Amino acid sequence: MRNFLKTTLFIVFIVTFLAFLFSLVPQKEPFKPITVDKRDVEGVSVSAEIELQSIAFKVYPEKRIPKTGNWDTIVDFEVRNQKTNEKYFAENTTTNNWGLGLLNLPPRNKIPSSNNKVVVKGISHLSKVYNKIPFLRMYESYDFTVFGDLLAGDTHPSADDFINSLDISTLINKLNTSNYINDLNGDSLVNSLDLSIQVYNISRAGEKS
Ligand SMILES: [Ca+2]
Ligand SMILES: [Ca+2]
Repeated sequence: MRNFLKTTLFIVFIVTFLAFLFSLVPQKEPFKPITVDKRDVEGVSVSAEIELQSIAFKVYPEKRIPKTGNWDTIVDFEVRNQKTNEKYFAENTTTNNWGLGLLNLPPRNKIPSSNNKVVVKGISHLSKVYNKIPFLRMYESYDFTVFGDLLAGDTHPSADDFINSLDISTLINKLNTSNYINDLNGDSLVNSLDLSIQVYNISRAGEKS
């Protein structure tokens, strides 16, 4: 009985001693998976600017004969800052019978996506200004015909965006010819019909003036 007690006390002593030794061993940090704070990722802004590459547009010169499919002309097309009037782009181009023009823009052009206005002036026509035109895609397309036709009559070589007696005398000098600029209605002949369109618009100025 005494031996049993001794043995039991010895075992208890050994277990306690071993437990004490274990407690002295430095414990390892529990394993932690590596996590990425979402805020770190979201804090990085990835920006890719879309560069405008082309603009397709449609404008109708007024009072053409025949009335449809006869809307070709030559236009100065400009993109400017809506407020400062800074010019970002300007090109002269020909529109087709359906009034369509296509402009290919130079690489690395500085046309911003907003705060733009477009100015269109026909070779025989007063200018029109289209405000707040956004450029958000690589290939933009605008139908400006909904804002009305280009008014005809600015035919003097000064192209001063104003219709006056100089324009009238220019057209009269081209009567009975097929001069493209003075053939306002596009029927291939400069005559009294063209003169009447011009007289109707006398003293009018373009919108950019
Ligand atoms: Ca003029
Ligand atoms: Ca004509």
